[in-house]
Amino acid sequence: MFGKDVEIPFLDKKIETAPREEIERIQLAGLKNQIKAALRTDFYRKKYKDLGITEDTVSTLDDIRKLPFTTKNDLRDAYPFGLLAVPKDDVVRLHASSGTTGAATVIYLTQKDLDMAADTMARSLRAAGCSRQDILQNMMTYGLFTGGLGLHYGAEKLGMMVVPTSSGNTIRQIKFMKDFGTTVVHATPSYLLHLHAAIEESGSLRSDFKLRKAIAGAEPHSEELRRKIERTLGIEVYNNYGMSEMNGPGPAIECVFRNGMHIWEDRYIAEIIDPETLEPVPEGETGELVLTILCRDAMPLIRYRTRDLTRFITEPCECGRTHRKIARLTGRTDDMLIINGVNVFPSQIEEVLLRTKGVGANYFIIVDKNGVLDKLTVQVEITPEMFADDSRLINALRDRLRSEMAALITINPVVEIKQPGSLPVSEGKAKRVDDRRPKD
Ligand code: DLL
Repeated sequence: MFGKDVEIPFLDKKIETAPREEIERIQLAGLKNQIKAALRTDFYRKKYKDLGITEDTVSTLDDIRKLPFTTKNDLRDAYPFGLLAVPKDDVVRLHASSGTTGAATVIYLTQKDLDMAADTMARSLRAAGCSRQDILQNMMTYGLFTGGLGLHYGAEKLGMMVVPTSSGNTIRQIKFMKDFGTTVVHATPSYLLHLHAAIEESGSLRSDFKLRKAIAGAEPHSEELRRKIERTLGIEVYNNYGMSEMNGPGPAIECVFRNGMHIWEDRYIAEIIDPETLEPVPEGETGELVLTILCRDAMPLIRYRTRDLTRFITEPCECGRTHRKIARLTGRTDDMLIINGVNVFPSQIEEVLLRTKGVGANYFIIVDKNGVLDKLTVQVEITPEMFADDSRLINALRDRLRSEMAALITINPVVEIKQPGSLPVSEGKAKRVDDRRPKD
């Protein structure tokens, strides 16, 4: 498609194709800066002081290994302001990871940070071949989740016309796509499948649409699923990786060759480690991605364990970018589930069950498909006393569990009440989750 004579889209060709030495020079300076910022936060000051870490601890990039990792639990412990490196007055926005409440993982941004995040996202969209001629319909949720606003500002920065429909209301999504001539959509891969089914059902023709691309991310998907979406919708689908802790979407995306995602290494340091030994894996082998953000003043995160499994693609990319690529993600090193794009920890479900009277000893979580979308079912054993009670009370318990879980995890589960002792009891480590979703 992109032969030698066809122009490859860049936002800032100089930095995107900079020699490795230059990228590494920027990274080292950025890392030192981030250590300085970290020492302004309560959380890192304490941690680094105990270890005697200062900016002088790193004189080469390899010295990053002298710094401790940061984890999601650290973010929770530092809630709400323990990781803030600037005065509160300088913060203009916060985002939080979907699916976590209470001690949520929150990130803070100054205006400069937001500008940087938008610039990174604009670079990503341009790398995926988007331009100011495009009309982008953003079908991801606006709010604390970064898929809405995070992508929105990048698309505007690139000069795209943005239709901020947010998630849901598929009939209206389809109408707007037709009426405005949407050329690019941003959605989770599962929503793209749903969208296709709804388009078929509406009797619309492909010629009713001007759609040419989808930016897809926020949840795992296979190469087969990508091809299926491309085939059915007749478009190109670009894998887009990010997480709220790293400013949301933007850190890594596929270029027009769609073969691995470039990580913007002037703004992030990426390492891939063995999650057991915590040592780097040989280049090209799969391990856990660890990211350090270099482009944020308000909230440094150094050596953040993403829990996502991937590998570096060692072959250079035909596009000429020197920023390394990571392969499609293959899983996580923790038990986080991603259900229709929303992050859910089984412990959140357990939290609701444990605090509810009448709930028994055992529960089981099933994730499967309802059509193309994900479905979460929570099977709950109740106590013998509750079981002997009036069915109205049992129904009320079911409704209460459903609404409390929905409030906590932001998606609606199906709650199935089970007789005491009816759920399988596993020997050894309890297996409480059955993810039945096909892997492609
Ligand atoms: O999902 C940010 C985002 C929004 C990325 C829109 C891309 C597009 P969180 O809710 O914090 O943030 O969830 C982050 O989602 O650690 C991965 O496990 C997973 N994830 C994100 N993108 C991909 C992807 C956003 N392209 C978590 N492939 C991450 C596989 C992904 N998993």
